[in-house]
Amino acid sequence: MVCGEEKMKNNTFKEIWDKFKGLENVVIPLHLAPDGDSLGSCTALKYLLEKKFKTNVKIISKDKLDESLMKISFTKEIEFGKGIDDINLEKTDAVIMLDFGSLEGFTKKDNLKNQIINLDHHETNQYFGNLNYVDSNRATACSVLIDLFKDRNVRFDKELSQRLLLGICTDSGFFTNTNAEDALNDASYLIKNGANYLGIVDNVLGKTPLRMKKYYAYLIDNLKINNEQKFAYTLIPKTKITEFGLNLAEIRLGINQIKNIEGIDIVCTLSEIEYGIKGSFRSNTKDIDVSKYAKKFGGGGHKVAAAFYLPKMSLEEAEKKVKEIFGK
Ligand SMILES: [Mn+2]
Repeated sequence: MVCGEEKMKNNTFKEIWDKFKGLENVVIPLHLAPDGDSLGSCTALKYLLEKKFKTNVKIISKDKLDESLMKISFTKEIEFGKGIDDINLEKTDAVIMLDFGSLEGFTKKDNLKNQIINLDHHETNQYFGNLNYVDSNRATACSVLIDLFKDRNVRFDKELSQRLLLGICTDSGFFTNTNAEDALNDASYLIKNGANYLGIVDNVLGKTPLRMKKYYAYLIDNLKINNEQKFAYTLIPKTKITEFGLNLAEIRLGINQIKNIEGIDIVCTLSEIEYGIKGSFRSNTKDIDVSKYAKKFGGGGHKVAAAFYLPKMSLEEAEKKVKEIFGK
C-alpha cells in the first residue's frame, strides 16, 4: 500500500470456508456491466456451494451480459434485471461478492451487517466485506476461487472446471494480457480436469454479432490520437449506443478493440450512458498504471485496465477533463 495506508488484511481460506459451511441462503450478485469473469466465478461458486453444502444460492444481475455470454448454458441460472438494492435481503445469510473492484451499485451494506464476503483480484479493492480475500497477483476472480478450492481440497469436476475456465479465458484476453502466464497455468489445470477450451473459444469469440463488429469499426474510425502523449480515445455518444443496440456489457467490450496500436501507450473510451459518462482506460505497457488515472475520477481497477464513472456529466465535459490529465 502507498501513502502509509495500513495494509488491508486477508482472511484465511479456512475462515472463509468455515463461514460457507454455515450458510443456508446466499445471494451472489454479478457486478455491473458483467463480464466473463463475473459470470464464471459467480456460477462456479454457486455450483460448488449447492453441491458441497446444499446451500440455496440465488445469482442476480442488474445488467445483461453481452450477447455471446447470454447464450452460455449456465447463464440460465441468473435472474436478470435485479440488482442487490432491488431485492429483500431479510432471509439472506450472506452476500458473496466476486470480482467487485468496489462497492459500485450497492447501497444496502448497512442493512446487511456481518454478511458480505468479498473475494477479488482488483488491486484497488477496499476490503469492504466482513470477510475478505483479495489477491491482485492473480489474473482473474476465477483464479482466486481456484486457490480457495485447492486449499480446501475440492475435487474439480468437469462442470466446475468449465465455469472457471470461462473467467480465466475472458479476463486474460484469451491469454494475451500481462498476466497471461498465470492464466495459462490455471487453464491447463482446468483442462486436465475436463474443461473444454475450444468450446469457449467457439462460444465467446466465434459468434460475434455483426452489430458488434460494426461498433468496433466505429471505435477505430473515430479514434482521436495525441501522438505526443501516446494517448488515444474514442467518444461513444448515446446515438451510437442506440444505433448499434449496445447494452452496458457490450459497451464495455469496446475498449479492448482499440488497444495494441503501435506508438500508443494509453487508450480510453468515454461512453454516454443513462446517468452520466462511463470511462475506460487500457494501458499497452505494464510500466504505465492506468488505475492511477481512473482513481482521479473516483474509479479504479488494475494497472493495465481501469474504469471510472462521472455522473451527470456531458460527453464534452468528460472529454475536456480526460484531455487535461494528459497535458492538453
Ligand atoms: Mn475480473
